[in-house]
Amino acid sequence: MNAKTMFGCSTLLLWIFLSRPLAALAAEVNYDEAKVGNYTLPDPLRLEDGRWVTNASMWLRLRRPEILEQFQREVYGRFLPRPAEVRFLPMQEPKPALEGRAIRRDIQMEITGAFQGTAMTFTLYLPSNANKPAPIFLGVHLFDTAREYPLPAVARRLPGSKRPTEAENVASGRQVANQILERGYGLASVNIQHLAPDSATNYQSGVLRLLGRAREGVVSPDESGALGVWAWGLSRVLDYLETLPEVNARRVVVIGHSRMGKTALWAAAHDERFAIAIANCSGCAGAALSRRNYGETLAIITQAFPFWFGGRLAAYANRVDALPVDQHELIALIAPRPVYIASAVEDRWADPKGEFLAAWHAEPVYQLLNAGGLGVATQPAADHPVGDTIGYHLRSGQHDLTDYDWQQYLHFVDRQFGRLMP
Ligand code: GTR
Repeated sequence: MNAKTMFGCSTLLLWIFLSRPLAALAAEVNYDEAKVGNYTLPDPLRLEDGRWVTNASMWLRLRRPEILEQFQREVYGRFLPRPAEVRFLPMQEPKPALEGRAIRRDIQMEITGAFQGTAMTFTLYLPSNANKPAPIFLGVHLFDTAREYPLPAVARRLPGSKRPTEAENVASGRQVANQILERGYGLASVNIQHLAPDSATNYQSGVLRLLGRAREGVVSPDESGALGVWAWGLSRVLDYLETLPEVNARRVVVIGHSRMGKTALWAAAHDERFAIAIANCSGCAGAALSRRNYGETLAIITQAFPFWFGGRLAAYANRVDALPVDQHELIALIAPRPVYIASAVEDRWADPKGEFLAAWHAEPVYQLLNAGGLGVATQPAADHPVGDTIGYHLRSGQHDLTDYDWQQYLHFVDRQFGRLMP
């Protein structure tokens, strides 16, 4: 499957076509700020027993585990365990790529022991002229691993808008990859084919089956949905990166666009080894507040993509106020580590304002931990990046991961690693 169709809106359009209730829901999507409605967010600094979280220790010992448990139970499903026995096998010899700028490795992860089989494949580009262990940008389908070169800026535009030509995509992808490598970073991208295919009928055919957790029918309440399996895959790549002397595994940035932006946030929330998280146009069940009725809602997403989540989320479709968490708390789980949330003006489906507000409402946790925060209280104008340890921008244009976005991320990550990290 090609990355463009996999990430585009084609799946959603198909669902809209096939499912009348979903079509009805989609037809009622609200894009009027005046009709968003009132809502009260759960307070990340208030324990379920009503006590206020007044210091870092209470956050880390009591409140953080409480919120993490709620996200597992009610939203994404349980995080899968790290298998006891795995092997990372090179699929071919490391080889020079990108005019000698990088060394490419293709790796296959095998689970051994009681359950055996291929859990996933991934591709890693390391800068060839590095004089110290390289920090890494890691994501699911960050680029198309079937190609000879990374294509990290593949445009995934809405139907009807002007699509870049193949040549334009290649040129822009190479340019971004070169910049990333020249600044000393490596790039790694997971292929989900073995891990959990992005399909309601097939997502259990990968790691869930291998681990003996596949169930008949759709979505078990206690198992991880596909987003959680993808996030698990990112953690397993990090296990591998930790074994490479050429890599600085304490500086791995987990990044994703759209559904993989949701995945990146969940991976970083759960796995504290990720140094920085970046969610590009991640929208509903990513950075956007679920309680805002604007653009895609939980009612729509749990009907279109029930298998992305744990089985309990759909029950909140029409009573989102009963959900014990909201997405600002997902961002707060990443604290004190830096996080970047990005939106696009025309990506109203993802609710840009809801993405900004979630970043803003995560700030009290960063402040409690003495870790800075967002630094502004109103959404900035388009193309004016803001933020401190929580970065944010609203880009002009559409649902996409563009060169402009990458420029901001490189700048942010340079700054964070320069000043915060050992
Ligand atoms: C859409 C979905 C969004 C977003 C997007 C994507 O169809 O409704 O939540 O994840 O797909 O991943 O491109």
